[in-house]
Order: sequence, then structure tokens, then C-alpha cells
Amino acid sequence: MIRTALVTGASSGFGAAAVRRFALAGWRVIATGRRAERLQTLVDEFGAECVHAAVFDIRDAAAMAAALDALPEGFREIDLLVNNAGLALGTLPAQQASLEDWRTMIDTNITSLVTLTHRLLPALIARKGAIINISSIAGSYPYPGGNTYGGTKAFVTQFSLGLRSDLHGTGVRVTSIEPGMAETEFTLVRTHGDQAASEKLYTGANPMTAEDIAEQIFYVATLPPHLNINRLEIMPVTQSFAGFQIARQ
Ligand code: NDP
Ligand code: 8X3
Repeated sequence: MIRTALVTGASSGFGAAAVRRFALAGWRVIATGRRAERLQTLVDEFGAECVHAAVFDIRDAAAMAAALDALPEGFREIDLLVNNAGLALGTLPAQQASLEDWRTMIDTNITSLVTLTHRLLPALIARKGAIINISSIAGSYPYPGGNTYGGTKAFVTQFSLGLRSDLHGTGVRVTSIEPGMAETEFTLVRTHGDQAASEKLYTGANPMTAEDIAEQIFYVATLPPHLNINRLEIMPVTQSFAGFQIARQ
């Protein structure tokens, strides 16, 4: 049986790699994002019968609903929702950070994710499907400048666990995947386009790749149906924990 996945944030990074991973395994994939030309390359790569591009800003609930209503035959029965679209903006301490950046992160990482999940839940329950939410280690481990981004990811993790509890007995699986440092466009976006800062962060660090995370998403999605990974925290070997900070008088 051919299965269908909807992957948000498919124009880059984890999302694009996940679309490729699932499409290569014979799934149909709905790939969403704002950058139509990036999504079109995925359609061109795998064919319109395998990948459908749904172009919309995920913060626009009306555009999201219209895109879902317009899904072509063959893409309407969704088995897997991968809530991946998201971003960090800025690394300044809270007292210097931009409120606009904070609101953009909350709208994208939280409000859009719950809106899409709410919309697809009845269909996912009907098909005994699965939800994979891309959270972050930033939701568990605070760090300077992580403020609102970490807060949004703590929400994603806890929302995932709450969903799992509510969906008890439905057969729907829910997983929170919590990656550490992975080289994608994430830091370019976070720094508002500072390519040098992005390269500096990743150079010599041997970070995870988008493909590493796509492989985890695929693994979680294709486990035997009686198994549920609740949380999956993953880092590159080169990343670990540091201590608390002390302000001395
Ligand atoms: P990228 O910046 O490479 O990809 C982000 C994706 O999100 C893009 O496809 C982008 O599409 C989409 N997106 C962002 N805003 C919107 C919007 N308003 N409407 C629609 N789509 C949107 O980053 P990653 O692949 O690294 O990030 C994917 C997820 O993984 C995010 O949730 C991130 O927080 C999380 N994460 C990343 C880590 C990392 O180190 N890279 C570690 C842990 C978690 P477009 O711009 O075309 O709309
Ligand atoms: C991205 C991981 O550590 O840069 O979610 O916040 S981190």
C-alpha cells in the first residue's frame, strides 16, 4: 500500500531531505513551504505523481486550508504529518531581543504547528496515522540567547507528549524529535542572512546533516505499528553539555 506524508518546511534542510527519503522509499509526499521554486525541484526530481508542492506561508491559516482543500487525487489520504517548518531568529539576550522576532517564532513554531495538527487530526485518527514533530534540544536545555526559540521548542515537545496522551487508544503515533546542531539554512535564517556567521558556527564542528535527521524521521515513521518513540534526542558527537553560569558580586 502506498502511504502519504505531509512534510512542512520542505524547501530546505531537514524537510527537503525528508521529502527525498520518503519519496525514494515509494511514499507520496506533500511538500510545503513558501519558496515555490525550491519545492518544484523536488517535484521535478520525483515526478508529480510522487511529490506534490503546496506553496503557502504556514502562518496564514486561510492559505493553509485552501492548500489542503486543493490537494490532488492521490494525496488526500494523509498517513503521516511531519511538523518540521520552523525557525530561530536572533541570539540576543531577552532584554535586547526584537519582539517582532519573538512573535514570528511563536506564530511559526507554535501557532502554525497546532493549527495544522488540529486540522489533520480527524483524518490521522481515521487512518491510524502518525505525527512527528521537530522540536529541539533548545526546548530542554536553556542557553544564553535561546529565550523564545527554546520556549517554542519546549512547547513542541510538551504538546507532542500531551497529544500522545490524548490519542491513547486511537492507534495514532506521536513523536518529538529533538536534534542538536545540524548544518542547514537554520543559522543563516537565525542571523538574518549572515553567511559568514553561519559558516563559522559549523566549520570544524562536524555537525549533523539534514540527511541524518531525515533518516531518523524515516526510522520513526516506519517502525512496526505497535511501537512508539516518544522522544528522540540526537546530537553530533562533537556537541555536549556545559555547566551553569555564576554571577559573582
Ligand atoms: P531550514 O532553515 O533549512 O528550513 C526551515 C524550513 O522551514 C524551510 O523549508 C522554510 O521554508 C520553512 N519555513 C520557515 N518559516 C515558514 C513559514 N512562515 N511558512 C512556511 N514555511 C516556513 O532549517 P532546518 O531544516 O534546520 O529546520 C527545520 C526544523 O528543525 C525547524 O523547526 C528548526 O527549528 C528545527 N531544528 C533545527 C536544528 C538545526 O540545528 N538545524 C536543530 C534542532 C531543530 P520557506 O522559507 O520556503 O517558507
Ligand atoms: C537548533 C539547535 O542548539 O542551535 O534547534 O538551538 S540549537
